[in-house]
Formats: sequence, structure tokens, C-alpha cells
Amino acid sequence: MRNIDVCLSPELIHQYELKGKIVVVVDILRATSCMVSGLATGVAAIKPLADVDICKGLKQEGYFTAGERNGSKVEGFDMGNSPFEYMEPHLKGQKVAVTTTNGTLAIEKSKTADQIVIGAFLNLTAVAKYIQQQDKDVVVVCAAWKGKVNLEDSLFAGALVERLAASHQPECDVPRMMVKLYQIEKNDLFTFVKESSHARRLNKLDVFKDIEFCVQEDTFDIVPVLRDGHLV
Ligand code: 3SL
Repeated sequence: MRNIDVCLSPELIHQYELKGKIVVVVDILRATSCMVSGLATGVAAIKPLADVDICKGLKQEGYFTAGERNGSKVEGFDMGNSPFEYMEPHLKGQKVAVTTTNGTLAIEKSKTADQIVIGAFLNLTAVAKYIQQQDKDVVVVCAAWKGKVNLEDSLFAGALVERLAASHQPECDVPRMMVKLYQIEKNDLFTFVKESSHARRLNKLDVFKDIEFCVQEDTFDIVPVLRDGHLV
């Protein structure tokens, strides 16, 4: 049996040993849902970056630039942070450089891990199967919101703990807590998540359909892995 642990916010990441482990980074609303959607529908590679200016500079190297700050598209970027933008046909075979408020920061902070993979409800079962093939301990790193724990990423952590019950035991109490939460709410994630603080924040930006899309389970059968700075 291997272990699974859950880091509910990048602010807590110093409490976790990531070396030798697989980290699953999750930002349901919306960064990792976007990454999964884009790569599943033909984007060739995604470069996650914490810094807006570095991301902007990659336009000159042929990347499409994507991302948000506080939910809104960054001025001068090609696209914002909606999964529907990532699934546009013109992105097939293209590279995207992305920076977001929390999601790409969580990736940056997880870099001591052996491997970083990208999780979302959209690829939940694919991630679980991938992990079962690796025989390694796992830490789910929730992107949260500016350091504050959020509902949707925590729920995903619970979902993954449940999917891995046969191969990975909870290391501390957080995975146990989150799996209970997921089990209570899993039959109608949308109703629960639409009341979350970030869903309310996003509603002001009129992206309700993004939320509906991002809470669907197993729409895609891919597992983005970070290799040489790119998710592929
Ligand atoms: O913080 C992030 O990484 C984003 O996913 C936030 S938003 O959903 O695009 O507002």
C-alpha cells in the first residue's frame, strides 16, 4: 500500500515532503480544467508560468498567451482562462503559455516533486489509473484562492482519495476529511460548487457555463504531465 496526502493550499506546502512523490496539482476553477481540456482536444503543449511578463514574452517565440488575474483575461493576451477557449480549433497543434492567479503558482511551488501531473474532475479516472501504474506516494496540491482553502479543489482531492482507496492509504486526516465531503456531495457536485466563493466570484464575470463544465467527471481520458517545463 502507498500513501496519499492532501495539501489544501500552496501556503501549507512547506509542511509536505514532495521529493520522491507524484504531485497532482488541481485548480478546478479553472486552470487545471483548462489545461486538461486544451491538451485533450489538440493543443500540443502548455507552458505554465507564475509570472505575467515572462508569459507575455513567449508570444515572440510562437506561443499563444493565456491566463487571468482575478478571473479576468490579462491585457494583451490571446485568451483568458476558460476551458472553451482552450478547445478552439485554431489551437490544434499549437503551444500555449499560461499564467493564472493560483493554478500556475501551485505548479511552480510543487517543483521538488518527482513528477507533476494535472488533475481535474474532467480527467479524474484517468489520473487515478495513471497513479496506480506508478507505485509511488501521492500528494494532491490544491491551488486554492490566494492561499485560502477552497471547496472545489478540496472536493477533487476527496474524489481522488476515494478512487485510490485500494492502492493508497491516507497519510494524515485531511484526505479522510475530504473523502467524506466528496461522498456526501458527489451525486450533485454542481449544486454544491456553484455556491463556492470562487463560483460566486466567477458569476460576476458571467462564466456560469465554465463552472458547469468544470465539475463534470471523466469527460477526457488524458493525464497531462510536466516534462521539461511543458505539460504534454
Ligand atoms: O487562479 C487560477 O489559477 C484561476 O484558475 C482562477 S480563474 O478561475 O480563472 O478565475
